Amino acid sequence: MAVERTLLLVKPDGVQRRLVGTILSRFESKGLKIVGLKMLNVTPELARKHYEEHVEKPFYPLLEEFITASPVVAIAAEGVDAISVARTMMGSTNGREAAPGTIRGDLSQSRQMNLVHGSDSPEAAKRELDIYFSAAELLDYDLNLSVYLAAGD
Ligand code: IDP
Repeated sequence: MAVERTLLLVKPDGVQRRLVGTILSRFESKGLKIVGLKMLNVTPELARKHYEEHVEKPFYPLLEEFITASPVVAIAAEGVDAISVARTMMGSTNGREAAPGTIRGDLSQSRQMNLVHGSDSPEAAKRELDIYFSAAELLDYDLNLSVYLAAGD
């Protein structure tokens, strides 16, 4: 058990389908803490960096076309075992096979357009957070407003 940070993306299909709020809400409702958040266009160069393990695969050209097609929302999320917690919530890669109750299982019918990305290991999380966020864009803050302690004005 360790507090981890992970890189999550709402992919272009999630933005185009107006599911940004729904997907963010699922991660927030689970208890993950958002420590970085932005919308950006993934360039072909950024796509090749992010998906370096897939660049030589036959599906890569279509994956690059998809991920660069329109903006994504990048989320840095923190929590105990955040990497595996988020991966479990996402479900397996192919939306048609992903279990009901998972984000992909509930909302996607595609292997490529599967709505979300989540880092799959601590090493990947560090590498991907560095790709998408500068150090200044990752925020440290406490959950210490009085609303958590007692009702107040
Ligand atoms: P993951 O996102 O579930 O970790 P990976 O195997 O790392 O899955 O693949 C990265 C992304 O590449 C997938 O989320 C999906 O968008 C796309 N992808 C993976 N395999 C295929 C495929 O066989 N055809 C088309 N797209 C694929």
